[in-house]
Amino acid sequence: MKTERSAGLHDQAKKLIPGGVNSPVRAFKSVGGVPRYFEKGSGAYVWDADGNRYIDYVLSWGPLILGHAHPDVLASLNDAATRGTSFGAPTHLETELAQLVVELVPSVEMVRFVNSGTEATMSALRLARAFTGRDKIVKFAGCYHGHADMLLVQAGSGVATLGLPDSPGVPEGATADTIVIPFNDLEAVEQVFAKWSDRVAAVIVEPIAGNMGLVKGSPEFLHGLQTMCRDHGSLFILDEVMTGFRVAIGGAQAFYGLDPDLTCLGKVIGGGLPVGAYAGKAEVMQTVAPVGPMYQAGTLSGNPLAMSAGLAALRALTEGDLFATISANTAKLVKGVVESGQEFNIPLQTGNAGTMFGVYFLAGAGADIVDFDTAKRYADTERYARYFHAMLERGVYFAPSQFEAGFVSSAHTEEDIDFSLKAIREFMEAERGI
Ligand code: KE4
Repeated sequence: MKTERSAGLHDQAKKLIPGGVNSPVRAFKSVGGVPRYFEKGSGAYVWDADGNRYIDYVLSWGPLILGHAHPDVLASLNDAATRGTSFGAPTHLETELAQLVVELVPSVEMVRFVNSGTEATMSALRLARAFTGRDKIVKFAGCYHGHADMLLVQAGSGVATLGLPDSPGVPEGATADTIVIPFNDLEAVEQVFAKWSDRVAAVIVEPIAGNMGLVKGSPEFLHGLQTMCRDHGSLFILDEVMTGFRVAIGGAQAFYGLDPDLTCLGKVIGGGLPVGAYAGKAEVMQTVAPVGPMYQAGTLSGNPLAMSAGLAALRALTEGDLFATISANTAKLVKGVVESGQEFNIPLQTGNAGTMFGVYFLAGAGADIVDFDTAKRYADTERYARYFHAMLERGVYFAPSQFEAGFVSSAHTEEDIDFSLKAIREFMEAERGI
């Protein structure tokens, strides 16, 4: 496969942009090889600078649930752009998208738009601290909520101990109130509340983790979390930046029947443009300036381009049985992966929920990945890297890291799924016995 132009573009980019990329995962560090520089996307496909076409299962890390350059999204963008790209003043478009989010996401009564998932979670946690008057926040190892200082934190020495910075440049003070515990571990949550009870402002969780590979929160864990937050006057925050409108139209909270105080959204609601949102119960959201005292702002928050693209995407997504079709294709893909793994005795753990999925190659049979520790212990990242490149060579683009999730769009046809499964089966056959 020719990659000269991507390689040349990467050499050029590295001189001007750290690692040649504007987000680390794009540099292919964990899988090796030449990062692909894309030049065009249409439907389920992307083309790189060397003219290679790929079936895209990254979809810009989730946003493009209708595929690339969907006509409805383009039409709405063109229409909005001709009337100006940003006003720094309210428009009816923000109200329309907020109304749609309130209608679709069960727990949400009010919405504030921002420009990224990071901003959404950072603001939601500030809001929880403002609303409760408490400082401690609880997150789970392996869950990623963006790169705000207080969230770049690794677990403390013991369960329920305070977190330690997980990146240079993050001062100890920034993570001193962040507690990191194992995902899917309700006992650890009980220990946190036993120790910090009325000092916990909020617990934030990815209901289905998509940033350690795909690991589902168990219903007992998630409902137990919600109950303990209620019992201790802490806010229950679902980070649905990835799962929102992907696991179900109403997000993971609809899938599990949860009722969080706040929900963080992003990706799909921007239709491919930069959007994030934090949303939830009106009683809590009223704390946000200018109504309440908690400050948060943004020059381009709610801009007409992003609002138009998000509206077009969500309206198209909720038409007919489109969502069910994407989910069925996702399940078909995962079923085929499982069957190939069984046929050639390749140990795997897979997961799918709605229109997102995950595939772990396991270092041995019998492993069960339920949290970040087991993911790091059991995942065979070398085989995943071979898989990634074998697929790339065959024109199928999966996430360039074992610890990410995959996504399907309404543009992926059954033929695309079958083509992908044929490539996957060829890889599994070649890996037999390695
Ligand atoms: P952004 O700031 O990247 O828009 O969103 C941060 C974020 C928050 N919460 C969840 C659950 C997320 O998955 C993300 C971002 N997801 C990654 C994918 N692992 C974005 C890809 C990247 O960082 O380049």
